[in-house]
Amino acid sequence: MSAQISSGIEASKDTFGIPRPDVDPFAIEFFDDPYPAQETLREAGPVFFLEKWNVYGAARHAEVHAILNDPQTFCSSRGVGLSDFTKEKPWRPPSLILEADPPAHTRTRAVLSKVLSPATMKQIRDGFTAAAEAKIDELIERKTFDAIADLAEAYPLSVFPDAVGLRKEGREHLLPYAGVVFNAFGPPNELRQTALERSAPHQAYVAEQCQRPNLAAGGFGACVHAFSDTGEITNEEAPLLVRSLLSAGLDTTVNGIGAAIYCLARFPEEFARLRRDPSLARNAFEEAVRFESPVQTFFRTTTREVEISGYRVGEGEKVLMFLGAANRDPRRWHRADRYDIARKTSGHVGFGSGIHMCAGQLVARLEGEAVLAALARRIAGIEINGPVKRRYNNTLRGLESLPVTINPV
Ligand code: OVV
Repeated sequence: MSAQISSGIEASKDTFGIPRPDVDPFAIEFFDDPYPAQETLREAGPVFFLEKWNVYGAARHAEVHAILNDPQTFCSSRGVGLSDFTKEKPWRPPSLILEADPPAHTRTRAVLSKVLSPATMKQIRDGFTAAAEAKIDELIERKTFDAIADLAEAYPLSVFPDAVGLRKEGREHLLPYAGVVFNAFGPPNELRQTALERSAPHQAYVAEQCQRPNLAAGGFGACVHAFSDTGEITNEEAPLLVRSLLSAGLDTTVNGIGAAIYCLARFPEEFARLRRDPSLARNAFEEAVRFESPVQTFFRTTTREVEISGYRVGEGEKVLMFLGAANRDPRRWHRADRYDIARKTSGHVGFGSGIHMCAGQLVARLEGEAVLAALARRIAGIEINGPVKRRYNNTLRGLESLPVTINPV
């Protein structure tokens, strides 16, 4: 099924008749159990209006995919959160890649694509794999641990900051900083306001670490700065592009790996399949990204009046894309609510789609594959042995705590 996006408005239904589901996708009750509300949103219509935040929304796969792939009409340069940068001052200087449109976006995207390229993955792969195996060996000794703090956070923290080339001191700011970034995409609710109030020390740390002298030779950060020598980016742009790595490169993989472990703990049959065939590790991670959608939502802003599947949307309107709902849309997925490590996951929008699709997806998949392959080869299963606690964020979906016991082979 394909979504209709067109400039012709003659035949379109008026915004007056648009569905107005009473859902707040940034409320704690939604985070605790998003699935019934996401179904309500998908069934409300191809596009709808959320009165609480005065935004349009799309929760079906066809419309989310269509919006992501029409960046001329649905722009990013006015912000990919609720706030419209033409009306409100952004909380930090806009990202040169995430919050940019072509042609400005094209140049910065090309640089980060080269920094995070298949050639770079070849260089880091063995180190990332060895670190995952060492982490799992350490946890097998402990037997009982928190799969979030001790694995989903500890593993990325053991490889990513070093890969960027960060000094050891101050790394405790990285996850709190990312938490602020992803909360700030949301509306001015308590989560966003509290995060921003406490953000100053985290912002100061990140700004300082983005400077060229603070980034070790050979790392992703130094590699970004090297592109200022070729003229592809300016000396002023380089630190802001490094900031994108620090904003988007850690908390996302923490929640992706956390999602995969949570899936494998809840679906032991799938863990057994993974054990029988560890080459499924990469797809098992990808399916966890579809199933849990660690990045739940992003906004776009309309650059013109547009018709979306029969509904007229004016210029300058925010449109909220429900990546998580699209990733479980029964119109697109067979048994959408099943975690199936052998599923054909292509077309999921957990990494987005189109020109802004995750620039770090190869790093994310490398980390996910390394952890799941190590688990598959060294343990028999994962059991949840205590209360599962959710972590609340306006954009990121994941857990605060997942107490587990692992059964050795
Ligand atoms: C995809 C993403 C999330 C958060 C921040 C950024 C990107 C950035 O470019 O700063």
